[in-house]
Amino acid sequence: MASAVPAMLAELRERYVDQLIAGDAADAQRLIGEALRVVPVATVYHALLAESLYEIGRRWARGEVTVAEEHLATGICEVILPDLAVRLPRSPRFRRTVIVACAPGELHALGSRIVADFLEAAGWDILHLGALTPADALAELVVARGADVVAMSATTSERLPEAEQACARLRQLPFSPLIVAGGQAFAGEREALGIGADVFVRSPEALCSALAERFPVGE
Ligand code: B12
Repeated sequence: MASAVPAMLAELRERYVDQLIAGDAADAQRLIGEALRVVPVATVYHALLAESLYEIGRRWARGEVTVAEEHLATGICEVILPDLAVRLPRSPRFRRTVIVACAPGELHALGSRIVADFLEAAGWDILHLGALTPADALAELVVARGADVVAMSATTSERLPEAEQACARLRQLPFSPLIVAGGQAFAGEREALGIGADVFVRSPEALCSALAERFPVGE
């Protein structure tokens, strides 16, 4: 039975990619519902939704998918994300704040939305700023809301110099937040620490674990 799951997921992913490119939002939502009946919600996020967008990116790079089709696909995934978020296992709130932001100049925002949704379910208060977050605005919000953590997302390596400037701006604050970097722009920890982040993790789950260690409940 367990060995049937990868094959089933591959088949669902193929259909989902086709639906995203065709712009079939209702069919795509039905397919996600089908997947949720057989695999955990985290698998739907990673093995279905994210992997399908990676596949669309590869096809776009090969000239098999147009920019308009890529936009259609992103739009449908944006609609589906709230349906997934409400299904994440939830922990009680503990009144600590994470700001989730894309690096300045970074337009890829779906990954940061997913990170925000996982953290919210894990009990964090979330301020999700999304794409193109200017460094000064980010720093101002950290101070105004007393944020404990900034989770910064970068997808393309072109954005790393701006991400570095944003980290430097946060370091000038009297109480610098913990800065966690993640996203496809970082090949590994070296790049992330190199731009001035304190911590690098790849996945939303790893981020929740890393923060749970650093901010134990009740302290
Ligand atoms: C949709 C899309 C767009 C949309 C984005 C819309 C939106 N609202 O987000 C638009 C059309 C704007 C776009 C623009 C561009 N794009 Co684009 N895009 C994509 C595509 C197809 C999907 C992105 C996505 O949502 N992925 C799914 C999410 C869920 O995955 P994720 O971001 O990796 O996030 C996961 C993890 O990385 C992690 N994570 C992410 N952030 C963080 C942060 C922390 C703290 C942590 C812990 C974890 C974490 O958690 C997430 C969930 O697991 C990708 C393909 C790809 N490989 O992703 C190309 C892709 C990223 N784009 C690419 C390019 C080239 C561009 C453009 C430069 C094109 C152009 N010439 O204009 C511009 C750049 C714009 C800019 N300034 O940023 C290339 C990048 C190549 C490279 N390595 O540099 C890709 C890889 C396509 C390709 N195969 O060539 N794009």
